[in-house]
Amino acid sequence: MSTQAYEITPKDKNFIGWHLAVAIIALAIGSLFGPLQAFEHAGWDLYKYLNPLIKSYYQGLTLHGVLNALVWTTFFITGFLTFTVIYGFKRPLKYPTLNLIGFLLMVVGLVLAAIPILLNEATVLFTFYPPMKANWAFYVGLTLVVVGSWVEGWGFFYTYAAWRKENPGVRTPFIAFGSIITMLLWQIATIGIAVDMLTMLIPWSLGLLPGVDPQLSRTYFWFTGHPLVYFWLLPAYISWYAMLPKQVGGKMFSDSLARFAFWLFLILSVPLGFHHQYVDPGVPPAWKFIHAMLTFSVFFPSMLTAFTVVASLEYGARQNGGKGMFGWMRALPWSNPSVAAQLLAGLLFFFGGIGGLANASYNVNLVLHNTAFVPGHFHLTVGTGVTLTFIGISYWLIPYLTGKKLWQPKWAVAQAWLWFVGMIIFSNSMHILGLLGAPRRTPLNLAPYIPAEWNSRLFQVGIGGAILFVSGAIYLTVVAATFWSKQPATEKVEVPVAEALQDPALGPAWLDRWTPWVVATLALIVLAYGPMLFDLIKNIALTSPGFRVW
Ligand code: HAS
Ligand code: CU
Repeated sequence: MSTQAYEITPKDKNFIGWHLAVAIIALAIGSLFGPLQAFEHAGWDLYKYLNPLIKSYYQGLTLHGVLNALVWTTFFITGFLTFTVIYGFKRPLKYPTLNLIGFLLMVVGLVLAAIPILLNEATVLFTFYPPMKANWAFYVGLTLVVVGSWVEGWGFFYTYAAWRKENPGVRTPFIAFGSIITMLLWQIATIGIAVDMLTMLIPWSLGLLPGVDPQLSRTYFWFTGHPLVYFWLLPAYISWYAMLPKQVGGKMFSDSLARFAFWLFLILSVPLGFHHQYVDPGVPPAWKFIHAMLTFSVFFPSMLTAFTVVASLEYGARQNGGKGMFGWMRALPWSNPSVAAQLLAGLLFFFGGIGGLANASYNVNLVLHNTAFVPGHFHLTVGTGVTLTFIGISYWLIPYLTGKKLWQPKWAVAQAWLWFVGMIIFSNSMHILGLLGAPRRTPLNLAPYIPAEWNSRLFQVGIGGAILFVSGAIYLTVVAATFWSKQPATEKVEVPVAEALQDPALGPAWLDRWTPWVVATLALIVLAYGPMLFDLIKNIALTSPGFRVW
């Protein structure tokens, strides 16, 4: 991969910056409610002071889930991928207006969805399972966010085609390659939610349908909802594979293995959504078994990632004089906040991934499902592996986009460590609470009786939440102070793109061919979902009325 520098135009920097701005504002507001939930578990119910602004724990939980899991991620990712596409291909977007339209659609959708949530008309959590019924604007708004992200993705595809025309026979540069796969995965994955919204939820919320089919809707939802987690993860993997190694003074351990892992994610991300529906009576056990097996398969590209990324890090650390079986880790540049945040994110993600294996095991899932174990799992994955990595990326990307020096890098390093420590305390206690039977999505403080052995763990949830709150506040301070600082960067920010140990042009050519992989992806989806969806659609029963349970 050519790692020569390329200058992004101020206009494009601005465009990317707007994505980050919306993302970070969403994170700021959404994260405010995280600690409130944690405090509620510990017995300190601050929600009662927020009334009538925020009516309930559930309204806060909806804001937290939608803003953090859906908005922060989608806006950060579309912004970051705009960067990796332009910088990777070393050319501007082919149709910048198309990408601008996509972004504006996302913003309009966000505003439309936010209004009913804030008015307590859409307290349905980020999974919005029917027959809970939200105001129509919530569904239309989220649909526009997804459609906007599609349009931005089409802009990337056109840019790729234009680059290909100018560079026939050249290997697709890795960061751009990973970005295109991520967006392709997203376009395929969101078909489920698009069909759900357009054929059921939107007409139903507008009163055009008498009822809804909850089983079919849940199936559509998880068709998208599972690969959604890889849409969040893959941009972090682009950074771990190809950028973090450069930041630690090393090289990409294997360009070919990285590409292979991305192809496996494309193929294996969608056809396993039933691992979220092990307890659904409408799905026969044989399908649950098939999806469980496929879930164990998608574990593989992440293990591949763990080994190759750590190998790249070790290579870099040894170049810098690192020694010993584990001692080399001390030679990593821990004082660089971008590096520290991403290393700590990776460390916790490892444990989140192992917990995923527990979730995926059918019998164990029967014990864990709908318990606090699940939020314990996803705060290590999306809440740390992904979010802390994006924070780490922003520590070089924001100075790069603004031309300002990062405000107080030492504070930024402290922020990453606080996140790490706070999340260990929080998620460890959530996992244990889950094993002890504590339910998820429940204001436990209001329960008339809870088992005594939960108490100390619930208290730790509150402590973890408090530390995370401080970490989040420091992050916002660093970002705001950098943005508004009058201090221009003393030296130009270098974009970290690592060279591969072996010239990518020598890698196998089949790793740069699209048709076989895309055909395999679609075929596996048809096999794993086709018969079940056919059955559910054939027997569709739009009989359930909508409920407002809040
Ligand atoms: Fe999951 C539920 C299974 C990964 C997110 N998951 C959820 C939910 C979310 C979520 C949000 O099978 C809840 C949804 C809801 O609200 O109901 N998950 C898995 C499995 C994996 C997995 C098998 N999940 C993720 C990722 C997520 C995510 C990634 C977000 C980004 N998950 C499940 C199941 C459920 C579930 C069930 C349903 C539970 C239920 O009953 O409701 C695997 O793909 C994980 C593979 C990961 C690894 C780790 C590799 C480690 C690496 C780190 C390298 C280290 C570095 C640092 C770079 C094998 C790559 C080095 C540092 C040095 C200092 C050297
Ligand atoms: Cu899943």
